[in-house]
Amino acid sequence: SGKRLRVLVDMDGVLADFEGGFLKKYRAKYPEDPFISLQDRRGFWVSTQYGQLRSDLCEKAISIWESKDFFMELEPLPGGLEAVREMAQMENTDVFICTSPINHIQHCPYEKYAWVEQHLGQGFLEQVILTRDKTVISGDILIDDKPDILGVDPDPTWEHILFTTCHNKHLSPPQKRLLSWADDWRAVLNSRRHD
Ligand code: UMP
Repeated sequence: SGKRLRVLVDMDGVLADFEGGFLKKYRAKYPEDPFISLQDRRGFWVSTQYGQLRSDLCEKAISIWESKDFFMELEPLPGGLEAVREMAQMENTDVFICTSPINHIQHCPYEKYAWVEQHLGQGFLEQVILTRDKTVISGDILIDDKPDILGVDPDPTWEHILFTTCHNKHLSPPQKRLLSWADDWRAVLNSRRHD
């Protein structure tokens, strides 16, 4: 088929280490408070699990990712930048970074663009999509660590590939998985090229 493949790649938990960055800054800011090790993380929402641990910890958790430099200083996850660079060079392939900013708008949207510019170059800013609703974005594949990606479109065009991270590794999801960027993501792309 002559059609190009459009791949949407999530940022937090897929390209950028949101969970590791959160835990490091939370422990530094609140050294006397309990925390949840990455091994014990369950559920997509960090704030929900911290709120269950102790009710005041929900807003303390939120204060971490609402802070200046939180998103900018996230470490790249192993192999992610290399993978999207390779996708961008592949024939008949378009890659977009598709990410949901938090609603506290002071820092996050800017820092997401700045992170992409720093790690992938200014040219890659053309590939960034910020949206709170990924179901309205059309694509062939969405690589994302969130198990339930819902929005106004009940039948999105993309196939969701669940990217494995600490909070979703114990689930038995309906989706295909990528275990990491060392997993065979090229085969996942190729599986959508011909059908
Ligand atoms: N986020 C929260 N609360 C949490 C965990 C994450 O608001 O408990 C934020 C971080 C990201 C966004 O900005 O939600 C998730 O975006 P996607 O990974 O779905 O693109």
